[in-house]
Amino acid sequence: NRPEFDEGLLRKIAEHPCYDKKAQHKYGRIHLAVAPSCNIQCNFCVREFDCVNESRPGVTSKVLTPQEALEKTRQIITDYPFIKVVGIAGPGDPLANKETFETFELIKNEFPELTLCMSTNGLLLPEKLEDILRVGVSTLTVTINAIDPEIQAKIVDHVVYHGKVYRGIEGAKIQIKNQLEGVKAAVDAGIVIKVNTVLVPGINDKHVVEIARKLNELGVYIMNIMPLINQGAFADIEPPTAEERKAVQQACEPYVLQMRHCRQCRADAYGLLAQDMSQMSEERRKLIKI
Ligand code: CLF
Ligand code: SF4
Repeated sequence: NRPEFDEGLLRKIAEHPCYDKKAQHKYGRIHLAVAPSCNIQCNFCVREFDCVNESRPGVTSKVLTPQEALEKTRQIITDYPFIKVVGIAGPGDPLANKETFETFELIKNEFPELTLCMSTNGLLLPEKLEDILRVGVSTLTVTINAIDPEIQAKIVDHVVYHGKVYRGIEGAKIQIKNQLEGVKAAVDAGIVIKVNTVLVPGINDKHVVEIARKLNELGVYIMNIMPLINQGAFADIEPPTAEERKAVQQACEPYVLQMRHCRQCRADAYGLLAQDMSQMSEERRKLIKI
């Protein structure tokens, strides 16, 4: 049930290291860590680290101002022209930080040819969609870990929505409604959607295929099933084995294309997915420069 994309979007997909597995060795991305705040509390998240929904846990990225992010992009794009995607993926939720939009405006004005990408927990997606379109984001990731509020309530402790705290099922219902409505509206607006799902054994493992069926209905382009990294309130849950994750991916594949090459990047990663240059020495960066 995937929408048709025009030539421009097909090119962006073909040059996006996360959306096209063939692109991962050829094209890179830069993440700008401009979004420190978050409006929910996932049970697998330890807040002083990067957002686990799209990032490697246990690391803390240095938060940049929009101007610093622009300067970093200038420098890195000049050095590494194979970087085609600029993403904002934390360290918190990009939609909960106005700096996300200021940054994208700055990048779009100076580098109109780059693909703008973002990852969110989706709580604010319906109300921020207009801003997302205005700044020119064309690939968007929403983390959906359950579409059943009872299951979601086991994964997210609470959400803070329009200044009020909602716990358990009440919060889960608000988040799921906004995620699904937001994804539908974003697909209709022509954004290419990826959904990340964190696989939590004993909590959502049997339910993930139901999510995949829903994604098919909504016209989602690709799904990325990520293994739980057990920390925070979920520190005692065993992460899924590679085989368990593979089986779930296979069960979901008939409904929605599966991404299997995710590297669980840092919120300040850049370069090819397999070579996060933010962690490399200056000499090594020069050596592998393409
Ligand atoms: Fe970044 Fe995410 Fe855009 Fe990619 S990462 S905002 S879609 S440009 Fe990619 Fe990294 Fe996995 Fe994310 S490998 S964690 S899926
Ligand atoms: Fe943590 Fe990300 Fe969940 Fe926010 S959305 S609580 S930053 S994992």
